[in-house]
Amino acid sequence: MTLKVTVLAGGVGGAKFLLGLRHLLEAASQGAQIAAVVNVGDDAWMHGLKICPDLDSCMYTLGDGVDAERGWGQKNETYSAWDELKAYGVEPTWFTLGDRDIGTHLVRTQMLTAGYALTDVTEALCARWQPRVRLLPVTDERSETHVVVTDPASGERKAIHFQEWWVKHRSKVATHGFAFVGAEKAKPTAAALAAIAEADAVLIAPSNPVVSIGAILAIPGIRAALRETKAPVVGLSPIIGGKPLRGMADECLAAIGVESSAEAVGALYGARLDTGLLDGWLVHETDQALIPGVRSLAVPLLMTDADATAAMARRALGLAGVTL
Ligand code: FO1
Repeated sequence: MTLKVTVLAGGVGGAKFLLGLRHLLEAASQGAQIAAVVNVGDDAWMHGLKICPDLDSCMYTLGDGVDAERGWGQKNETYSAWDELKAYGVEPTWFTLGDRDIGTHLVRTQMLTAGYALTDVTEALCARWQPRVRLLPVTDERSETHVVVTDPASGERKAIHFQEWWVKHRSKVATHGFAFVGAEKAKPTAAALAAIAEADAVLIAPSNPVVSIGAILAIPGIRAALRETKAPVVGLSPIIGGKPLRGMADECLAAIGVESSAEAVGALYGARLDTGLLDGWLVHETDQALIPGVRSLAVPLLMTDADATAAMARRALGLAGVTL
C-alpha cells in the first residue's frame, strides 16, 4: 500500500522540512505520497498581484528554484520591474518583487481573476515546478493574518497586515496580538480535509506555531479533522533552546503570552487525548517536554541539510508508528 504522509506547513521552515521528508521517502519507500496543507495567512495583494509567500516558498524550494539564502523568491533574480515601481513612488516600496517571481504572480492573478480556485491555480503552477509534493492551500478563501500593534507615529493601537509587520517593521513595533481576518468564514478545501483524513501519518512541520500553524488551525474544520483522523499526529518543535532558529516565532509567542520553549509550544498544540492535536512531539536533543498524553522524544532537530532533515522526518514518522 502507498504510504501517505500529510504535513501542515508554513513557508521557509515548512519548505525545508518537506524537502528533507521527500528526500527520505524517495530513498526509502516506493511511491509514497506527500501532501502539504499550507498556510495562506501571509498572502497579500500587492500592485494588483496576488502573492502567496508560503505556497511559493514550498513550490520554489521543492522545484529547485528558490533563492536558498533567503528561502523565499527565486534564484538568479533581477529587479527591473521593482525599480520601475519605486521610480513611480508606488507603495509598498518596502516589499521586494523580483522579475521572475512577478511571472508567477501574474499567472496566479490571471487564473484567480478568471475564476479558478487557489487550489487549482497552485496545481497549475506546480505543473511547471514539479515539487513532487501536493501543495494544498488550507483554504481557497481569503484569510489574512493581521497584527495588532502600537503605531509608532500616533501611539494608537491598530491592526496591520502581517507582511507590513514583518517586512516593513521587521516586527520591531510593540505587538499585542494576531487576528486571522476572514478565517471564521473561510472553509477548508475538500483536498486539505481529505489529505488529513486519508493520511497514514500527519506531521506538523517546525513552522511558526502562531502565524503559520496557528493560521492554518484558525480555519474552521481543520482542528476537528486533525482530532478525527485515524493517522497519528506528530509535531516537530520550531523552538530550540528557547529560540527559533530563524524567523519571528519568539516575538509571536510573546505576543500571545506563551513562553518560547519546546514544551510550551507542545502544550499550546495540546494532547489529542485531551482537547488538543498531538499524539507525539519531537524536541531538540537539548530540550525536553512533558505534556501529559503526548509521547515526546528528544533528537537533533537542526535542518542543516537534506540528510539531517530526512533523519528528523524519520524520527517523526517513527513516533507516528511508521517505520521505513
Ligand atoms: N521578505 C522580506 O523580508 N522582504 C521582502 O521584500 C519580501 C518579499 C517577498 C516577495 C514574495 C514572497 O513570496 C515572499 C517575500 N518575502 C519577503 C518573504 C515573506 O515576507 C515572509 O518571509 C513570509 O511571509 C514568512 O513566511
